[in-house]
Amino acid sequence: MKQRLLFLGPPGAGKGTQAERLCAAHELMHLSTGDLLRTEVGAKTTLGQEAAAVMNRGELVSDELVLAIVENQLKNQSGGWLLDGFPRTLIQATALEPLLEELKQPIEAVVLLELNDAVLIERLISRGRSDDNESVIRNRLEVYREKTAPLIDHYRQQGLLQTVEAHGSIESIAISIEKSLC
Ligand code: B4P
Repeated sequence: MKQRLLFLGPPGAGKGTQAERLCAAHELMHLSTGDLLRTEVGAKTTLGQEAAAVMNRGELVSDELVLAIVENQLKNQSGGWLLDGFPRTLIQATALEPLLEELKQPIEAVVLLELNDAVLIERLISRGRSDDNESVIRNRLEVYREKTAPLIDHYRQQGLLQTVEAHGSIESIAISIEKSLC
């Protein structure tokens, strides 16, 4: 199976859920920028306090801050990895490329998890995290369309994109993802 992966998709598509399973099954490092940011928020670091306000509005944390976190994690990794929720902007994607070149670790596949808005909103509302109320979710979906969705074409043009329908049981989606990576 491919070993250097990226998960793309709207908030609530199940990137985190599927990434956790896949990484445990194949011993990949799970690098979730959302989780790393929430750890900083929980620890009330300066960075966390800055990020908390932005995340609770459903906006994106600054590219500089997220890039610094990712660079630090990737430099200390020699095995396979899965980037979950990163990159989320073309600036992040463009900055990632020279870093991976320097590390001689190119991306092998990008999995796009696709799901319609009604199901996304329902899933997130029932999760109930602090950034999961309806008006914030709608803003996150808009931010996704404006800033993250352009990455779909970016990776399609590089021949890396695999699209997986993220509707159905967690197990059936996991099987579709595995198939797309063989
Ligand atoms: P993330 O932590 O990345 O979270 P997400 O996109 O909201 O959710 P995900 O798609 O991982 O869904 P999950 O598996 O949890 O981002 C949060 C915030 O962090 C962003 O808004 C932003 O502010 C900041 N951030 C993160 N990365 C950034 C970056 N690179 N740049 C700038 N800012 C950044 O699933 C959602 C729910 O659905 C769960 O409750 C799950 O149990 C459920 N679920 C999953 N699969 C299901 C299924 N098949 N059926 C039913 N329920 C399912």
